[in-house]
Amino acid sequence: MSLLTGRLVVVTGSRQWPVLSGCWKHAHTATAPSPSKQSRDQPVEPVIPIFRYAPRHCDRIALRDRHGDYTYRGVFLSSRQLAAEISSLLGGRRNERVAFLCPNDASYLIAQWACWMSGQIAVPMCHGHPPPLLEHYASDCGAGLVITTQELSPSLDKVASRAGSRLLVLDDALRVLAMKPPAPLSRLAQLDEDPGAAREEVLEAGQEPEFYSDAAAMIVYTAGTTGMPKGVVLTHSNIQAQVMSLIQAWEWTHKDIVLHALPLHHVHGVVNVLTCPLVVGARCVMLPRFESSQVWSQLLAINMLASERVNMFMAVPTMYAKLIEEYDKIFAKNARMQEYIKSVCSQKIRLMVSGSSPLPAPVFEKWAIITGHRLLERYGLTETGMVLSNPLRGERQPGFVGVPLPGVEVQVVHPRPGPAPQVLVRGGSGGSSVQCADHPSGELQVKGPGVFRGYWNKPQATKEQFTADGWFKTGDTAQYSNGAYKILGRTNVDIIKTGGYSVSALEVETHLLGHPDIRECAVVGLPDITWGQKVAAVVVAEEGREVILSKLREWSKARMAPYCVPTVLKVVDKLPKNTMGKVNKKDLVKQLFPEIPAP
Ligand code: MLC
Ligand code: AMP
Repeated sequence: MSLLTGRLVVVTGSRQWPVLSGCWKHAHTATAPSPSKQSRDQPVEPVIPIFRYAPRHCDRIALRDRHGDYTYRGVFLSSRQLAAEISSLLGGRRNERVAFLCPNDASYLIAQWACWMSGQIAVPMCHGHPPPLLEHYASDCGAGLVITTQELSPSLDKVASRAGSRLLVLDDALRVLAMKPPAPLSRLAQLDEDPGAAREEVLEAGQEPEFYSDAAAMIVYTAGTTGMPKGVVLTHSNIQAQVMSLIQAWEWTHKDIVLHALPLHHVHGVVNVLTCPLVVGARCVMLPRFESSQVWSQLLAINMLASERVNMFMAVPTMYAKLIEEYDKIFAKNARMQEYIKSVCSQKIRLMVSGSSPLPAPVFEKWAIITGHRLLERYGLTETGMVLSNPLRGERQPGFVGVPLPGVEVQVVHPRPGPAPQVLVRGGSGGSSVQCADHPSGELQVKGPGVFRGYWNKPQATKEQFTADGWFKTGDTAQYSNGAYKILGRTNVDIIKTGGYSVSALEVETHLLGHPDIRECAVVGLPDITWGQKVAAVVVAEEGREVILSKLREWSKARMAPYCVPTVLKVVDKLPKNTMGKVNKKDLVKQLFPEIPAP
């Protein structure tokens, strides 16, 4: 049952906005912090939680989803209403974890802002995940409250009760309340002509300003090398630094309209594509899920007004590969259409970005032929936000991920015997310099205001991820050449990147060992042009039992995230092991998958 039903006042037709008063001056008079000025050694900029930018852009459209358009003011007010409900359910406490499961639409944004307004830590969950995994998130973070929508509530009842959390089911009216009022009330046309005309309404919400300077904003779960996913704690200050850095580097403005087809439980979708636009007053067009045909129709926007077209797109390489497949299927034989696509994409879209996993050169080249866009590849992690980016203007080299983003410092280090590793390269947004040319590559390490605070409740894991002098160890091998960085791969084979998601081979193995017909197993990543890597399981079956891929996948889907489910299966009599009794995964791949070319 919805706890909000009956509490919302929806005035349709001639909607009345409450006139609010208050001393919320800092939010709309504050100047956005300049990322280039932010560094650990300089005075800290005031931290402004993201929702406090909304009143600057009141009647502009913040979000378009499958239901319609939402104004900044609408999202702000609905979030504030939900924030009051959350505070009341949590007895006025702050810094509680609120896990939420929403579809990719405005309800996600409202839930997230409401968490922040009420001083809680937002823990986004993914609707494709099976109940045991959702339960892991909710109980690991000790969620005081789980929020969902009516549409998704059936899968969450048990999850919340098992995790010992209260469940709040949102009434759809809360989302509808945030929608753009009917035409006569809309001042959008006027604002589009003169954005300066936006009257900064005094909309008040949230905690006292000081609260946000140090508070945690989000916990994002990510695959670790061992065990179940770990919670990455990002503060409001981290998010601010990450967002300001991208706004500066990619020159976001209120005129931008970005197409969002990413999941909303990872930083790519949450920070880069949803939050950046909402700080500058731009618009986010959110699809319910990635579907090649839907993305193409948005990119081409046949029948759409020029002012309504998307002009930015950000995706993982798998999405570009799938878009190319769709293009080949539909347009390969139609030369006029091909010409049209290239001209629309190159003239109407100002930026297309790829990231989250390596962009294969053939995808880069083919995309350039189809759309005229040389994809801007950037590199980042959940723990750090975005770190390296090719230039907005200037040469984008395929296979390279560019240079440090504003506010980010990096170093490439080579392990050497003794306490101090060898620093090979040091870099920042001002430039990079080679410190030692003895080795071509080493581990990439990161510092900066965007770097996370730690893993939730895992001090030891947090400690291990940083050097003694505070550098975050990415686990990626990097090389600096031709004035840019290149990612050569991960130092640990047990993290697989598939479809842009990180998958822990050990986590999948732990699940598979729970299968009644599997005695032993090893999980490896196999290179694949579409998926980056595919999750492959090598298993030894129990005596007299048979393991079949289709049945194993079905069994796995009830226990793991869909992208962790193996898509390749090899059944062997025994796993080849070294003298220490361990499986050497690189050798295993060479031995069992000889068709795979050596890296
Ligand atoms: C799905 N399938 C896979 C697969 N995932 N096969 C192989 N490998 C995988 N990883 C199969 C399914 O089993 C199904 O087959 C078919 O593909 C369609 O499934 P789907 O679930 O509909 O897939 P789809 O929606 O097409 O998923 C593809 C995708 C998704 C690209 C949309 O993977 C995605 O959203 N990726 C984005 C991940 C992301 O945001 N990462 C950012 C992390 S943050 P069948 O036979 O069962 O029908 C980070 C930091 C940074 O990395 O730098 O950004
Ligand atoms: P996640 O663990 O999901 O936060 O993903 C972070 C990892 O994604 C990094 O450690 C890299 O291995 C990988 N990654 C992100 N962007 C890129 C890129 N452009 N090229 C290569 N790897 C990338």
